[in-house]
Amino acid sequence: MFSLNRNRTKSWQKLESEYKRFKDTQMRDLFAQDEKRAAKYTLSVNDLTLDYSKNRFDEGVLNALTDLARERGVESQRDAMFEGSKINSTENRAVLHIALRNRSNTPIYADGKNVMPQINDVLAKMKKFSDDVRYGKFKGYTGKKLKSIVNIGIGGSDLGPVMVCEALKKYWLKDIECYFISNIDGTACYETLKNLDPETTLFIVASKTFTTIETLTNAKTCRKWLVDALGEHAVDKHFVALSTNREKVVEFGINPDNMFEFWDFVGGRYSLWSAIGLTIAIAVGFDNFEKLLDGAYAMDEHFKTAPLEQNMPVIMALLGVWYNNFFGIHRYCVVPYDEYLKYLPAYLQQLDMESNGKSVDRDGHFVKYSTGPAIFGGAGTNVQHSFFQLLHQGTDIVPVDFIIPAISHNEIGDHHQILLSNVLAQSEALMRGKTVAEAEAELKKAGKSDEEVSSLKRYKSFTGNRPSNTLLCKKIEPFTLGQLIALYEHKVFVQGIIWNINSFDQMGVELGKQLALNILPELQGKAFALSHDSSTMALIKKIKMLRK
Ligand code: G6Q
Repeated sequence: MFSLNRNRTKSWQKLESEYKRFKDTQMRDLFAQDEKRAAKYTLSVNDLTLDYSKNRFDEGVLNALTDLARERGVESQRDAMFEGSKINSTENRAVLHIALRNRSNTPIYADGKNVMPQINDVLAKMKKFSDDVRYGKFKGYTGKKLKSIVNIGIGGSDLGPVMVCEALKKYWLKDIECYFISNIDGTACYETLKNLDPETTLFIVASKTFTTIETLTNAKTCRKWLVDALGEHAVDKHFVALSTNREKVVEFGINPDNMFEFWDFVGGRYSLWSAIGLTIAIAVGFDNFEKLLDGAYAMDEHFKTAPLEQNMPVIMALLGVWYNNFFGIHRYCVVPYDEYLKYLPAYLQQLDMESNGKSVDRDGHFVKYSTGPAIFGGAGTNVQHSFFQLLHQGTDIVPVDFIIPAISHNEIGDHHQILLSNVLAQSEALMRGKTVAEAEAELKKAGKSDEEVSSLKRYKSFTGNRPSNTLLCKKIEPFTLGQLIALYEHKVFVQGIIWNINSFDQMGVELGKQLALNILPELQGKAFALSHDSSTMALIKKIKMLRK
């Protein structure tokens, strides 16, 4: 395989010279020179529109970036994923979250076996169960309707479901509430359980491996809470499992009939489309869950078929590479202007950082270029009143994705117009900035003294030329949300290919887990080790003293 380390590709070299040519170009000049810039650099897939015109590029840069994508084999790797090849090389697995939403139902093969029949079986089981819970056919042990759905899971078994459930809250059935327990901190269980009635609570234990200590500990606590109230026989009516590991589910004490299966070819952070989406299906109904799948499928089809120059995930990925590897910008911000999307940044943080936060390439070499950026974000307008100061005037440049629905699910007074005016103002301000001369003129116009003008003009100036994408849709509906999530999945995938890393393992989370297993018995006083560094030793000692 070609390595960027050993021999920078032709288009990589071309981009290095494009960077030298282009780096000082001002976006405000590009807009002034070409009144069609926005129209030229706007793409739509169904009801999702990407305006990427407020980025620091021109046609020459874009051509070199798409050349890079071709040279790196983005198209063939994409096809390999859709064909079920084992592109997760370190774990020797296919990567088939795309099969979970393959609405055409055309066969997709993993290890020579068509995976669609098993996917369809689980979808049918999810449909039946979610309907039965929603309409009170599947009742609690004492015959009452289940009203509180508690998803117990962590990482990929939590972030997707919680994000989608929140995003689609407007679609929840009136008498059903969803809760999410992920953190091992006992507070998570305590604060959730304290208001729940065991007779009307359903626990959904979501764990691909069914060995995750946080999830199993939380599930054990919840199981005890239920059994203390209703007895052991109640478990079958109040516990279901979502997993790939039947044996462990049974060992834990959940009836295998209450298990919804998925498979190794579904990565944790890509699993909300699988049985892991059961909480979503119960909350919003299976028809809406299917619309979510339809949306993702539509984006898959676009990704598969659109030329790279008009391919939404590819364009977003390439602009990310441009900033990361040529401008040396290693951070990225996502700001949805919709209260219901408030968990999207946390979800994308895992999707992107766990996938592309790698430093060994697919050939086993340490990379000599930077890979995935640090992602952060939050819901607009709240974050405008916190970290946006740095986005506008900090010394570091942070590209931003603004996500906007034109219509809110809750059109109250002029709230949404105000929200919309804010988001548009932010991207305009980041792009345009305000020169010192403009700040000076403004201060003078406001009647400030010469002294004030001269002391304030630089503080009031903005360098501008700060990039952003705007993703616009009509409303956050299941189909649109499906498209949006799949868009980011494929963006991350394309970047992984360009950086020649495996986006589908997560070995970086292992070391901490391993060490925690050693430290636990020491904290419990069951073991004593001298093998830690002096800081860890001292902290263990101090914690033990404080807990006495
Ligand atoms: C995601 C990761 C990780 C995983 C959690 C939970 O891609 O693999 O976040 O989802 O560690 O794992 P289990 O689902 O196996 O409990």
